Formats: sequence, structure tokens, C-alpha cells
Amino acid sequence: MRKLSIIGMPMDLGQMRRGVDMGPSAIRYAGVNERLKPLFDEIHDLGDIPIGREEVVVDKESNLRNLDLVAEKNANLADKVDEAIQSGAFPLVFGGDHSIAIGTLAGVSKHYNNLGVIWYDAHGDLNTAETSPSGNIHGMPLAVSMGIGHPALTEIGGYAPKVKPENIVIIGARSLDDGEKILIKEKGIKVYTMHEIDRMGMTKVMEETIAYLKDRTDGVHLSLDLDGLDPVEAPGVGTPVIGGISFRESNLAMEMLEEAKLITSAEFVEVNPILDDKNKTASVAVALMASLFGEKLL
Ligand code: B3U
Ligand code: MN
Ligand code: MN
Repeated sequence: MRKLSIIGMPMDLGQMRRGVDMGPSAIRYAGVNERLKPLFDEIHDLGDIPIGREEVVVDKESNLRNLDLVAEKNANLADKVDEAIQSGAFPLVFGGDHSIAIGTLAGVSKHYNNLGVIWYDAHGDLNTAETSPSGNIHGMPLAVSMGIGHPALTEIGGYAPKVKPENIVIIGARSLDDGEKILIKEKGIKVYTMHEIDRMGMTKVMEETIAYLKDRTDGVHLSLDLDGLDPVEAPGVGTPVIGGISFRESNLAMEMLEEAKLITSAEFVEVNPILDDKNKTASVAVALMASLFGEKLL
């Protein structure tokens, strides 16, 4: 039986642009439940994790904006994701800014010995308090999940790391900070920047990604930041970067992942309806989910 659990994470504390907390609503408004319904035996929408409207706190000393709240809320998300998996469902999380991947991965990874991660993003999200230009935790979740960062974040779920560097594939990168580039080289993380996507084409990129992860992992989490796509097609994101992946390439990527039966959990993040054009970005997210879960053109 194919069962899906949807969890909304209306988190905007990992960055400074408000409105991304409305991402889960925007995705639901774009018709996600109806669109995915024919693709599952059962869909349980578990609603949203409560976040609250506390004022933004900048801890100048740690360079980690809203550390305590981001940690607390992600621990709640981790529990919810863990429960969903225990119930036999595929967990699908709607963001929210990308700091929520810290909680999603904390909930997912305990169910696998060798979790793989596909990080579909314009950014590396590999900063630490020391390397971050912004202090925004949404620029750090991949480093945190490797066990690099503040213990309040790396230890969520009571264990670290959640993922090994050699089990990570980053796709779509085109805005990497200096510290992130160093970490990528140091840890040997596999990265397909826009350069490789342009040169090789998305088909080859996905064939290689699938072959690479299939051998070495026992489950693969897809963490899809909508800013991985080009801002022309996905304008409703907080930090758009020109020269991104097209919708067609992204849709193909989702179809290839579906064919490979590789993905065991997923999240779609950074949808900000305040910055969007008639909910276009949420609709793109829903279309990509449909392809990921097996909707066919014919
Ligand atoms: N790398 C920059 C910018 C950034 C990261 N993730 C997003 N933006 N969405 C930072 O602040 O860490
Ligand atoms: Mn991101
Ligand atoms: Mn990004």
C-alpha cells in the first residue's frame, strides 16, 4: 500500500524575508492534495508544525539568527517526520525556509544506515556560523546535517551526523560562498553546478546521480529548494539567483528519480507567496511533486 504523509513547516526564522512561512498554505492552495491523490492509496495531511510569531533575535555573538527557536521547532519537525515513517508513510514536507531540512533529516536519517541526500539548490547551504555572510541558518542545514555547526542544531534527534559527505549530491549550485567551496573540496562532496548541467545536460546529470547514490545508500532524501530553478519560472523565493535550472529540466529530473524508485522522503522549500507571481512558484512545486510521485503525461 502506498501511503503519503504531508507535513507543513511554516518556518521563516532561518532567514530575514518574511512570507516564506506562508509556503505550506501556498502549496496547498495550488492543489497539491488533489493532484497527488490518484498517485497514492492514502494521503494524510498532518497539518502544520506550530511556529509562532516571535520577534527575530540576532545573537551577534554566535552569528546564528534565532538559534534557539530554529532548534526547538526543528526538533518538533523531526518527531513528526519520524512518526510518519513509523506509520509506513512516505514523508513529504512543505517549507518554510531551508533551515527545516535540519529537522526533516533528523527525523528521516535514524531509519537508514546510509542515507543519501540530493540537494537541489542554487546554494550549497554549507555555511557555519564562522563562514556565513548572513548569520541565516537556512544557509547552513547541509553542513549541520553532516555534523558541522552549533551542537544545538547538529544534535537534534540525539545523534550526529545525519548524512555522510560521500552520500550527498548537490544539483544546480551557482552561488557558493568561499567557506562552502573549501568544505566541498575538503569533504569530497559531489556537486553538479550549472556549468555541468549546461555541458552534460540534465539527462546525464541524473543518470550519474542515480548510479552514484543507488550503490552506496539504503534510502535517498530529496531536499528541493525552489531557488534551484531559474527565477523566471520560480520567482517566489527569498534569494533568487539568475541562470538556474529550467522547469522542464527539473520535471525531467523528477521523472527520472521516479523511474529509478530512488527517493524515500522529500521536502520542497523556500516558496514565498509574497514575492511570487500569482502563486506560480507553488504551482511549479506541485507539478514537480506530481512527476516525482509518478504522474504521467500519457
Ligand atoms: N549563502 C548565503 C545565501 C543563501 C543561502 N541560502 C539561501 N541564500 N537561500 C548565506 O546566507 O548563507
Ligand atoms: Mn537552500
Ligand atoms: Mn537556495
